Amino acid sequence: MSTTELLVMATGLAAIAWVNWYFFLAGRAAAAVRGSEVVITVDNGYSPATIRARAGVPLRIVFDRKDNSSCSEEVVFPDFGVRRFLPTGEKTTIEVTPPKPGRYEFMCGMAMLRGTLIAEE
Ligand SMILES: [Cu+2]
Repeated sequence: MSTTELLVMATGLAAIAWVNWYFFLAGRAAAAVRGSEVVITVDNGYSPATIRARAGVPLRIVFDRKDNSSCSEEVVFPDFGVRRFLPTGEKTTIEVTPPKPGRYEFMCGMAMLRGTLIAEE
């Protein structure tokens, strides 16, 4: 293997290591802010559809609705007794506090679009 090939390989490996490190740190940063606020884009589905939170800590969920589908116009959190209309082109904030660790489903008014709030210790 020539010196050039070695250099190219070393550079490639360094780039891969950097990307992994970057996303590892980014993941940790996301974990650090959890428990305060999360933005969910509503566009014929929820993105992200799975969100994580801390049990016992109030979480602000900001629904940013983009689509005009009647399916998306309402979001329901049955465990929290929340049913909220989401105007298209607007951000609607819902605050919930998961009482204990577990999975809390949320969905559209007809239970077709679905998402999960996972509360951790
Ligand atoms: Cu629906």
